[in-house]
Amino acid sequence: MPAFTRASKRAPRARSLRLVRDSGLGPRGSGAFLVVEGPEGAGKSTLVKWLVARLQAEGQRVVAVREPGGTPIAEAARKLALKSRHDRAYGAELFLFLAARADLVERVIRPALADGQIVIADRFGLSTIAYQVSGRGLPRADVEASLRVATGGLTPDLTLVLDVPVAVGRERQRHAGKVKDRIERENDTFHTRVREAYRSASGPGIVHIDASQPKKAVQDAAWQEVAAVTTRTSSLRGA
Ligand code: T5A
Repeated sequence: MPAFTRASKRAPRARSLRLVRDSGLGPRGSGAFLVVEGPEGAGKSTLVKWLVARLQAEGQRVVAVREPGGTPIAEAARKLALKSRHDRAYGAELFLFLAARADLVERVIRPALADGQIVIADRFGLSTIAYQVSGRGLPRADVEASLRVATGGLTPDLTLVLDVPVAVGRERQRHAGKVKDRIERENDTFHTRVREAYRSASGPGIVHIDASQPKKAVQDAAWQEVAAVTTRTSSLRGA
């Protein structure tokens, strides 16, 4: 029997095993998965750094990731999505972000959760809904279906959505000296659609925080939510 026939006979079985493992329906480990979301310059990275330090000070094991990025494949996709000067179809942009996410979920996030660690992500699936669906206008149901393929159905225990007006976020980025990437260069109409998508997000574990407040007030509001989730997951694993 030619080699390609043997391979093609085995392939469907391997694929279905993979779907079962990544379906998100089975046990995913005893860690907690926290996500910080929001429009440009809302203070996500600043809050993630603070949360990591605070959780570590409490003796927790924490892994922080930033999307897109975090694995060699995801960093390569990030470069293409945000830095490449070539025009691209919006669908191509979508799949660059999803390729990055799929690799990050499988190689970093799921193993850390399985090991009982707390994972904090700077952006996750809600970014794709806000930017690629509301910003770019791609069809929501299709994007949600491809998102499930990328994440295997993994959903955060808590998503903190930071809200700031577009002008405030831009001013913060300018003040921080950030060089604009291709999405940040989009006009205010685009970024207003993104902000509104975040503001209207709802569902299990989604909490909105007014991020135009001083950093300390944002941190206090975030900590109240994070402590509730991590206390619950710690007690579940008997820590
Ligand atoms: N994207 C991403 C998609 O289109 N689809 C997707 O699926 C995904 C995952 C990523 C880009 O990719 C797009 C969205 C983005 O355009 P990025 O370079 O990773 O881009 O940058 P951002 O995630 O946008 O992060 P930014 O650095 O622009 O903003 P942050 O992290 O929200 O803000 P931060 O923490 O860097 O703070 C900015 C400045 O504000 C100050 C900080 O000190 C800093 O100087 N600050 C505050 N100042 C006053 N009061 C507060 N409360 C403050 N909090 C922070």
